[in-house]
Amino acid sequence: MSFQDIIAHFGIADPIVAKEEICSGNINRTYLVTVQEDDGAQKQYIVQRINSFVFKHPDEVMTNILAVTEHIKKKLVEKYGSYDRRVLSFLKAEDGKPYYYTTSTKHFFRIYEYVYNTVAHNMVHTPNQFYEAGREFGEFQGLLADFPADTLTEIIPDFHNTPKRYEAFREAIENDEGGRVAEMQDEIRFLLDRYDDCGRIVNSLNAGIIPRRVTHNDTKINNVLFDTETGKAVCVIDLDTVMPGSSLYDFGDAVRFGASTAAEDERDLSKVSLDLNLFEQFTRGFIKGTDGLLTDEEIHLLPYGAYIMTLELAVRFMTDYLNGDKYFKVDFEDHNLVRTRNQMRLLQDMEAKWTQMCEISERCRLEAQ
Ligand code: GN1
Ligand code: MG
Repeated sequence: MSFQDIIAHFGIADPIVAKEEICSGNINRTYLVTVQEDDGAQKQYIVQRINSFVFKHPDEVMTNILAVTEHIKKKLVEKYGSYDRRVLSFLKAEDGKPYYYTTSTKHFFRIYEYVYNTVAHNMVHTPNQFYEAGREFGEFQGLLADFPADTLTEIIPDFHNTPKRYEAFREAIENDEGGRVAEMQDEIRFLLDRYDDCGRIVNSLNAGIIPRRVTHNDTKINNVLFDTETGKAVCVIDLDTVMPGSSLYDFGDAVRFGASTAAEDERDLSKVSLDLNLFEQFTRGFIKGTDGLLTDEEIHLLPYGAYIMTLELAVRFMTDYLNGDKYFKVDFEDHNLVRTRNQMRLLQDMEAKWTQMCEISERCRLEAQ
């Protein structure tokens, strides 16, 4: 089925004049599509094919996303008078559903309005950019603070349950589907050695020490759009995993990705470290954006958030490598291994900088009071 046919199911009859794949995500296929309207003006849309190996029930994903974006729109109007460019708007297909399912190829497509005059970054370029990202992800949580969390479907159960991720890791070792276990002994040992620390967030949530909130759960820097002129963060994207969770997940995932001095899949490990200045910028922005929402205990645990999310991703990448690369998109044979080693290196650097990380989050907590 052609893209022209797909967009027609969403009521767009205008001819496509350009189509470009955006390759920064590891799960869905994303395309920027430009159409020419009757009056000659061009309009852009983002068309995505949802990965139904990862998302078993794309309809439930979309129900969550619609509920969350409607809530955010309402809150933004209350706060600023408008939600223009601050939240994603999805198109409905002819049957009223926010997706189109192709029975022939069994693919789910969705379309959202392109957010004009914005840019996404795959790496942090300036400290202020990362402050801005922190503020935006923080505000996202704030806007959802009174969203009825129990109405959301847990799209991927135990998504950030790190001990459960270890269970899957142990199973992968046991099954050795990719036939790679024998040569991965050092990496496996490194990760198994760090199991004891990994339940801190889940245990704190279960014990009620920190609150369960509606969180984004996938806060890479490229999931924020920045205004091309002002450089301000304007919109959070990639809402597939919005679910009940912990603020520490959003904080931690953003830090492990954005405060690293190298890309997540940089092979040269000498380039990988935690930039403490970026860590501080994000911490300050996040606390500012959440605007008094975070408890002292949550702020105290922020460094753990960064540490555990890095550990979790290392475990997930290694698990996928051992399983023979079934989950994450890979561009070359050892892509998941490169990602694993990269996260391990970052983890070691966090261990070395642990005291400073704790000092920074405490300083930011006091500043915000
Ligand atoms: C995936 O789709 P993308 O690239 O934003 C993954 C995240 C990982 C990330 C690692 C649903 O996110 O959990 O942190 O790759 N998303 C899902 O780059 O598993
Ligand atoms: Mg994603």
